[in-house]
Amino acid sequence: MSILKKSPFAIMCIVGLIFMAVYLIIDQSETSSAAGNEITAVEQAGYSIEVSLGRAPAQILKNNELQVHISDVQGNPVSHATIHFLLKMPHMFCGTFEGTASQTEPGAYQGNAVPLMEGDWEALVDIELNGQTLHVTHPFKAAR
Ligand SMILES: [Cu+2]
Repeated sequence: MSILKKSPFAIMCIVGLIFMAVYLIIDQSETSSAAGNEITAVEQAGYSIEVSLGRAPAQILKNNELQVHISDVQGNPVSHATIHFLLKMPHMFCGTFEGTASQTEPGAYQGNAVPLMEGDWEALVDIELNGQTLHVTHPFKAAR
């Protein structure tokens, strides 16, 4: 400890290193706790479905483009689906947001999604297609 007493510079270096270590630990725990997907891709009833939002994380209180892509087993785009979605925060009773996605090109659908609070959200997407309804859950994060 005699070195530390003689050298305030050494103490400052050590304090600086501790701050840096704490900062790195906090930074890592934030990225590793991310439950949000950029794209959720599922295979269901012979269709491949991809759901994403225009931004990751999504921006709260703004329009985020909810995008749904549907193709069949041969990779051909699947048109004429009717798509409704609900945004909710799991385990919370705060507001939800409902919307529809309409077709912009063959197999591609788009709608406006507005998350209300920062945190973990789920987009529950219902896809009506040829007399059946497929359900896809897209977990995502919302931030300011
Ligand atoms: Cu909430």
